[in-house]
Amino acid sequence: MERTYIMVKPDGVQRRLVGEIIRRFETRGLKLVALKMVTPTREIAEKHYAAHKERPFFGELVDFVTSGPVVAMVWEGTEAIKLSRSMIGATKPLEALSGTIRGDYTTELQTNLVHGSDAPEAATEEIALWFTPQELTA
Ligand code: IDP
Ligand code: MG
Repeated sequence: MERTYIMVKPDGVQRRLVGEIIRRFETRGLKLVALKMVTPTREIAEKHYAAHKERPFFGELVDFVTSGPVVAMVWEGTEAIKLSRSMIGATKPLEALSGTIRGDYTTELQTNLVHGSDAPEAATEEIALWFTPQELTA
């Protein structure tokens, strides 16, 4: 069993895709462990995307992810990290296959609807960044 941090980004909330995204994870068989809606502070957004600090798009990315509410979640299941990434689809719009969330609902690189942890260490850090231990169900 593995846990991963999944986040519907501001564009996904604005486009009313929260239910559709949650439905995909539930029906695939993952278990929802924590969920909340928040407008991220710059501090949390900068920590969340710290790996991209030196990239030219970092400032814009932080502006975007703090622009409105997000839905922060923890999902649990067998190989939840890899499974979620495959359900989300590739970062580059042209590589996101139909049947994936990005491949079905966006053509944009930045406004690509959803975030998913990319490795176990990242998942552990991201879950601890967005949730207190008390907010995680057993
Ligand atoms: P991921 O979300 O698929 O893990 P990352 O490479 O970790 O992709 O990038 C984090 C986020 O930064 C992407 O989801 C996207 O919103 C944004 N992003 C990535 N590359 C670019 C870029 O070249 N220009 C603008 N935004 C980008
Ligand atoms: Mg990433």
